[in-house]
Amino acid sequence: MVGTVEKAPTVVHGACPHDCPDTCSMLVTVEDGRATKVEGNPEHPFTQGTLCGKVSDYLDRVYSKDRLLYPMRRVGPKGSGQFERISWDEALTTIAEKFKATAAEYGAEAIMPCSYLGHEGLLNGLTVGDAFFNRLGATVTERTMCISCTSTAYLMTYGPTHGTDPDTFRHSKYIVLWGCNALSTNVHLWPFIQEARKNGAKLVSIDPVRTRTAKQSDWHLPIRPGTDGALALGMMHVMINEGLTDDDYIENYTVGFDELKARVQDYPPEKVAETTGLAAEDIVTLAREFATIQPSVVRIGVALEKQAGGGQGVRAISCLPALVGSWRHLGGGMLQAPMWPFPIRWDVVHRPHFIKPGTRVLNQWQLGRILTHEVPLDPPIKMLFVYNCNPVTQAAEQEKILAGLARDDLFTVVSEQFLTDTADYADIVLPATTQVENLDLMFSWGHTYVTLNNAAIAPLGEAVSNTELFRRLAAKMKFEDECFQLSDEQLTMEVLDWSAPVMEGIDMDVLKAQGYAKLKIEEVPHAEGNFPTPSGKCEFVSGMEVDSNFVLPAFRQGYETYEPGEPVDPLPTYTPQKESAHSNPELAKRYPLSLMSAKPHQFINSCFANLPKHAKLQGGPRLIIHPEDAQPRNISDGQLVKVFNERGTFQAPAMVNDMTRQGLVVAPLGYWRKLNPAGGTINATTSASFTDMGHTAAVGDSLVEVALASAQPSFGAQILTRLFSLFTRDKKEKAVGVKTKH
Ligand SMILES: Nc1nc2c(c(=O)[nH]1)N[C@H]1C(S)=C(S)[C@@H](COP(=O)(O)OP(=O)(O)OC[C@H]3O[C@@H](n4cnc5c(=O)[nH]c(N)nc54)[C@H](O)[C@@H]3O)O[C@H]1N2
Ligand SMILES: Nc1nc2c(c(=O)[nH]1)N[C@H]1C(S)=C(S)[C@@H](COP(=O)(O)OP(=O)(O)OC[C@H]3O[C@@H](n4cnc5c(=O)[nH]c(N)nc54)[C@H](O)[C@@H]3O)O[C@H]1N2
Ligand code: SF4
Ligand SMILES: [Mo]
Repeated sequence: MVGTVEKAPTVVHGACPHDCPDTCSMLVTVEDGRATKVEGNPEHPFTQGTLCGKVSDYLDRVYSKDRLLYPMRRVGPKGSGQFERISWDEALTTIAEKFKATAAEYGAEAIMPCSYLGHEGLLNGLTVGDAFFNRLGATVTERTMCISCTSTAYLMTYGPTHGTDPDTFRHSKYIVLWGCNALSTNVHLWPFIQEARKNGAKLVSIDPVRTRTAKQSDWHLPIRPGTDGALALGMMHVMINEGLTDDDYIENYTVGFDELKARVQDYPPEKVAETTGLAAEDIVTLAREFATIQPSVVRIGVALEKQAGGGQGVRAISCLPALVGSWRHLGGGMLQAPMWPFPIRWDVVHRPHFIKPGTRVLNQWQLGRILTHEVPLDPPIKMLFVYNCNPVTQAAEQEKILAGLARDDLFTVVSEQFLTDTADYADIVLPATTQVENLDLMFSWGHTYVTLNNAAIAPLGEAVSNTELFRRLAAKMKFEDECFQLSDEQLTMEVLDWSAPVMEGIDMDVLKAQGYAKLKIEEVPHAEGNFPTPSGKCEFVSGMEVDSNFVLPAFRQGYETYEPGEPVDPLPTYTPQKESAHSNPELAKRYPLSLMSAKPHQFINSCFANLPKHAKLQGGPRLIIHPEDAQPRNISDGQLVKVFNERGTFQAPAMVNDMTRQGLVVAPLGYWRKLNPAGGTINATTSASFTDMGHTAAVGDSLVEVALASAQPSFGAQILTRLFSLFTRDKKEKAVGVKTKH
């Protein structure tokens, strides 16, 4: 802590808990037991003293009048949001009795935990309930909605390496943001990119949409979604056939070059141009520049994976830096998510030894199908326990999820900070703390610093941290195992391997003194290969055994064995979208437009969407549609449209704009269903299918049709919508950006 011995106000080291790669180091000012200010920690080398626009108002979230502060029991119909306050003891007793009765009648597998990344901490985050539910014998829930596919593909090529340290991007000369809207989703990387550009680097953005990031890049390539694998293979065709490769690097530090060389012959630039919708000359230029302007680096976003062929796309992109030897240079190579060196003790966070062999594993991306019995289950799910997530807005097939949650024979518990669309369906709601009220230790998937979050204030009302929630539940269930007795302070010592070489020089005293510490990793890790793969080299032909059902241990809940799926080609290839005119012409006749969700600039997924300031800055729900698609449908800017397919419908005002490609409609994610007066949200229409590897959500692979909604807002309201969207667009552009210190 900083200044704890001084008189009030005190300043406490914190860390942003949200699901964002930047994991900002925060300073929280406390006066008389109340947090009065949050700001970025100016000492932190990566986040450099700024918080993004979402979290700079974090105290609006903490002290919101809508915070859930007491346990509650449902008193109205499911979904009505009518609750009455009860005591913690009553809540815990009711839940424990229900656990026992469900297990006795149907078996414990009729209980399903459902959690995701509302909190990213090592204590309170993704895995906080695993020990408890594994001990209970509940269904094991696989959580792979995000980054599991990208990670599998990246690890197949390079193994679990941090790759290019984002701190070194300032040394790059050619930066490719590939499916990454960094100005919204990874904003603290931007100053490093800008510094590189000041020193002459070129910034390229490969994105179907002219996003704020694409607009500010030197070159924007508006690729057709889901075709990135073809583009990377086409680039390799040029690099290899024009002799632009680093043959010494290939010879010494890679395996499978001959096979890759043969494979890329199927991807000449002219053919790739047809697939990707880009010009052949541009594909050639991109390949030549990436190969010859060194150090070159690729930063991939997460959205690339959310396609039927997303994994193979990332595999192909991953091969580029090894082929041209970018890894030799400071600031060259590739950045996926530098989380791999964090020495997280998976045996501690999951407690897999509790899992009885043969326990059922279900993937929560298909929650709608699971709850509506579309997936035949024995036993069916009778009890759902939701924490750290909001599946009604965030998971696909929304209408099935709603139907499932409305089942009378389903008992639902939701631990939350707010009464979300999901919490409205709970039988019991439990109040959760915010980050300023609990201790946590943070890893990051966007930089290589460990960050400590101290509790700055006491919990509001009767809110409890997730760790405390599971301690209380374990006590109620009389689970006497030692892991359920550990305090938060003890957990901080357990969840990481503090003796790992990367932790050299880092201990709790260091973290308490400065709030963060950088892992001991190499700045140029792969100048001479040294990849943590089976061969120790970059694997163009992967030696990792992967099939379509394989999931990395980080994304399991500790399970060991699984039913193998389809084999995954160990050599990168291009797999087209499943929902496209090419793969399914019949479907495409009915639903000719491809739908993409964009991460909202002012929310983190669905967090903040209910707070007035954030909602106002973000602007209301909208559907961005290209003029060539709007015109034949008689749609003009500001009119209400319905977006639909066989899965469902949502409505939003149209924004007719050529920032998207023809054939592609885009809707920002995160809006709450109950706060969208027009009805539904994007996930009413998205597909619950999986990607080619890692069981990730193939949300980007969804076709829809768009038509004018039957009821239209008044002409005045349409004009207002138009003005408002123009106003917010301009305002947001100005709000962009983080100061550079260097
Ligand atoms: N402000 C804000 N920041 C966030 C989040 C948020 O909700 N709001 N969410 C956080 C989370 S959970 C995540 S996973 C990350 C995601 O971070 P990103 O991956 O950067 O975010 P997305 O908006 O999903 O996608 C990035 C860009 O990829 C493009 N794209 C979509 N499909 C394709 C494709 O097939 N090919 C190519 N080349 N581009 C494509 C989209 O147009 C978009 O501009 O952001 C994190 N940060
Ligand atoms: N259509 C479409 N759907 C998508 C995506 C997409 O691109 N398109 N992206 C996917 C991706 S990448 C992701 S990561 C997921 C995100 O899916 P989620 O993780 O479900 O999304 P969040 O909105 O972050 O929801 C987390 C909830 O956790 C709550 N919460 C926060 N902190 C705590 C806490 O300490 N305790 C408890 N009990 N609750 C807490 C928040 O209030 C919030 O309501 O969405 C996926 N869904
Ligand atoms: S959401 Fe991301 S950028 Fe914003 S404060 Fe949190 S970690 Fe930093
Ligand atoms: Mo995500």
